[in-house]
Amino acid sequence: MAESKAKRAAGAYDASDITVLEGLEAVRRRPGMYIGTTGTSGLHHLVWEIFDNSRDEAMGGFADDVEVVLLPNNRVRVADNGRGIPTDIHPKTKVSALETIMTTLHAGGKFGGEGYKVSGGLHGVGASVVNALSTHVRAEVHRDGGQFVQEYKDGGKAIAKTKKIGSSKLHGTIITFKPDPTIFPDTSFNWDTIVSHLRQQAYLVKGLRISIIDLRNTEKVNDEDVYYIRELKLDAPSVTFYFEGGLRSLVAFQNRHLEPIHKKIFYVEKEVDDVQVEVSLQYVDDITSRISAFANNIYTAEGGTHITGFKTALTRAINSKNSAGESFTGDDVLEGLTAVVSVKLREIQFEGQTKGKLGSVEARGATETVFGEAFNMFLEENPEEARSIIGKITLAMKARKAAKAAKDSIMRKGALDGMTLPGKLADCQTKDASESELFIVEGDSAGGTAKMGRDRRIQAVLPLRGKILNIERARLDKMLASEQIKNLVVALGTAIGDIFNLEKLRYHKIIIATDADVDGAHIRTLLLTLMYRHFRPVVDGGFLYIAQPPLFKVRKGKEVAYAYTDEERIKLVGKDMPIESEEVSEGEEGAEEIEEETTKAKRTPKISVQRYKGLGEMNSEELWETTMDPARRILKQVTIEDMVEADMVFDMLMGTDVPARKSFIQSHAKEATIDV
Ligand code: 0RA
Repeated sequence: MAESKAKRAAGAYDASDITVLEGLEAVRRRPGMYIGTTGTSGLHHLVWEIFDNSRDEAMGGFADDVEVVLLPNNRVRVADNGRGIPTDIHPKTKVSALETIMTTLHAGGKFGGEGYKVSGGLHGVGASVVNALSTHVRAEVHRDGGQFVQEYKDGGKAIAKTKKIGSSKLHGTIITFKPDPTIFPDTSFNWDTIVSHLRQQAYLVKGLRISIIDLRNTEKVNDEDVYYIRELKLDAPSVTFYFEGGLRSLVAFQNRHLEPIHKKIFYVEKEVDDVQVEVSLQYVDDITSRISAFANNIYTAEGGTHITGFKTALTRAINSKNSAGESFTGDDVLEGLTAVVSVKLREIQFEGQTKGKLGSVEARGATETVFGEAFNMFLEENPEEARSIIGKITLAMKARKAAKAAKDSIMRKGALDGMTLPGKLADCQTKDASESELFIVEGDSAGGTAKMGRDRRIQAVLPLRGKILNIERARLDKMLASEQIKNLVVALGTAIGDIFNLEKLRYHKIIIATDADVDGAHIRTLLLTLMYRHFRPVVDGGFLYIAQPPLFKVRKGKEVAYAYTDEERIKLVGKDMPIESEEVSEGEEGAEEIEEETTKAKRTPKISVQRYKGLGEMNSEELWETTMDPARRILKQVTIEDMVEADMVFDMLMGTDVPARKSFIQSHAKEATIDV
């Protein structure tokens, strides 16, 4: 198992060459090269880098308990019970191995021999990078009976030599760091981001306990007094993940609100040709397929060789059990499939637009062999499961044929052909898609306001009424029968299904503008699901956006300001200012202005705060100023960052588990967007 772990991805440079030469200054000069960005994603990369080292100790069988703590002042602390970073003095450099690891790029492999291999990552360049980008780092090591400490400041400068400060019966490493605010514009960590990333990691390393504690609002934390912070027994938010079943637990988790069509979850873990392959799957009673793939514990959003091998073996295995004459297609066997594929390789190659695709060719054959053999055996040994699976896929095949026939007939009747733009659509004047924008708004009233407020040269408006169809469970033929969806598809211009053509997209910005309430959140999610399932290239191409209308209008005398969050409102007027439910009437407003001008009194101007519940509450001018004007509005581009998470949200919202869906919508209704 230890050998099968891969070295880090080579990335833009060769890891072994540069080792001791490059200083941390290079990292500070070009942080993007090492962590991608200095935005939120890069900031969180620091946590992943430190965590990955501990996780790799766990994967080598040397640790099973990692604790990640968010401390006050944006500090983070990661503790593990691994072997501890070696602290002996290196004969050449005359400094401790610990110091070398913390202050030299790519020092990892040089010190641990076989044991210290780091998983491949786009930016997986280790603790020294975190050190370079922090104002303060403290490394504490327990090993060989001792407790050792070294601290660094200002981007990795050692404050003193590695010191033994006591004896210890424990073994492991504790790294505490504080990101440098001159590098990261925002150094505040996001609890949900950290929790969901580490949850995923816990699934990928079975038997590893990962706890996360949020002490950011705790006053007194003596984080140097204990090994694990949990020993302080502080009253603070925390979660612990531990999955004995690994990927099998992940499949069970993803299917928890769905209806499995066979009880036993398939699972295999085996190494061939230096590639370690782990696959788990279970079919459920619906039509979408949710396959997630990882390479060296990194989520590969765009799939790659491992997925190709998996699909080939799956189609072949199922067809070999298929007695029903006609063979199933690759798409048939994917319907209703929840699967997780995870491979680990020594040398790893990523490709694709966002480097989210595994390119290593050996992963294909290894996955095909390991999964194919095991899945054949599974079908052989579990005839009941095999029967259910084949039955379900036979249905999928029949449904595919029926849907095709229905679609062909719809096409012939010209449902999408002919391109009669829907009457509801207020189109823009320009025919140049690259400058055209489509606002999808909720209801005719908001639609009317948006039509009046827009720049009609480049902005089109399509009002959607009521709840659009629940597409998770609906087939293409049924969907096209819905007037709402038909309007949208015709407006987009791309058609749908087999004849989808991105080049025909009529607007390069498709902007979902729904209300900031529960219904709005629901409609937005329905639209996102539709786009996600049937217009993926539109999402991948970066053409889909979510409008961010303000939540409040604040008047201070004659001045008007808009607040897009509660925090902004409080910043503008303070916490205690009451929120008016009714709009101040035009008459009152006018009267007040005159009064102020004539008296010229120095008294504080009248302040009022109005809450916008929907776009319909704004007049056309307000809507233009705050939400539509390209110069002033805020748009959130929809990206597919975390498919596993996104899939969960969709399943939660669209699946059959109504109570879960309801409570999810209610608890998330206030969020500006649902991240997909
Ligand atoms: C180098 C060599 C060895 C372990 C480690 C580094 C190590 C690094 C980190 C970072 C966080 N936790 C860690 N745990 C271990 C192996 C030393 C040996 O052979 O005992």
